[in-house]
Amino acid sequence: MKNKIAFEEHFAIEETLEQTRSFAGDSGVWDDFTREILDLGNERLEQMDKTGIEFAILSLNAPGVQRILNAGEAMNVAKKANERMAEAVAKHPGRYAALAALPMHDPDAASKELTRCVRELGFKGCMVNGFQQVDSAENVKYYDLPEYRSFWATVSELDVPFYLHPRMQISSRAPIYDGHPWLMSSPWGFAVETSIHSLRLCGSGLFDDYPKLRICIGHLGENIPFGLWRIDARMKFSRRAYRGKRPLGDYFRQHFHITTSGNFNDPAFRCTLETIDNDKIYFSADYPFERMEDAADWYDATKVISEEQKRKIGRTNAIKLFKLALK
Ligand code: GRE
Ligand code: ZN
Repeated sequence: MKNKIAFEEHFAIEETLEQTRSFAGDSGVWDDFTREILDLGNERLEQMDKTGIEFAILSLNAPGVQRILNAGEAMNVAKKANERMAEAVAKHPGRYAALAALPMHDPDAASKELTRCVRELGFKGCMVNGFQQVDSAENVKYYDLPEYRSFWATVSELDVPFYLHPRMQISSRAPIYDGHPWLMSSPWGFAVETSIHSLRLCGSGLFDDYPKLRICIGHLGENIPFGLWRIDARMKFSRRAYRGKRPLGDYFRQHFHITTSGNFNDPAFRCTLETIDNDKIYFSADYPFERMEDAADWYDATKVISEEQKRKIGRTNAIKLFKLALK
């Protein structure tokens, strides 16, 4: 399919590059990976051309500012990343838009930076890489906490999507992974971390307070579509401090938007398609952690959806979600 839009497409700045080394694949490819993730110019655009991706909404690599303990330093790094994206968008307005990087230490500072990015720089929303570490490595903040309600008020008022991206759990909170670092990472632990954070948002009453919020998650839903029926089935028996007014599945289906990033697989795609309104499903690649070719070859060939659905999921749904000036 030509003219696809993708929006879990990462870049790094010098300050965040090293965070990604252990995920870059076998050591021999680090140099190639470094070049790819730093580049917002010709090489990336050529790969997009080759794979039928017309438009990419950029975001900073994970964990990015979420693992910077100091609020001031995190804000500086976020601003630098946001300026870098703004420059790339100014240079290639027909190819790129941007999702803001946000320091989440202080909800008011996060609101202010998001507002600046959306109102002054024309950003389409934000991407936050899971929990924020604040001041000390052990002090982690999830965004269902009451102190973040003022931030969500801003997201709601700006009416932009919030993309919740994976990061790895910190080892002191994850003894269950002892001796199996592979398990804690992108093969499985990323989805555990991001699915739990997503479910916390659903179970916190957040969406009763802010019914306009739109949350994006990747990887065909971080395994939630597969488990969603059982969550609601079990919670009929015991709600155990669940704070939503409605069943969790209602919030998930209403507020969550799901991309194909890094999960190029028909059975999982079918499950997501059967669980979520197809207007809330979107193509994405997850470059450079994944190859654009792998994403596009699978998507272009899959027989799981009709050609008409392919157009929507590959393009027009994203135009609506982000109010893009594309046809
Ligand atoms: C990502 O950002 O999506 C990512 C990583 C590391 C490994 C795999 C992956 O940051 O998809
Ligand atoms: Zn990603």
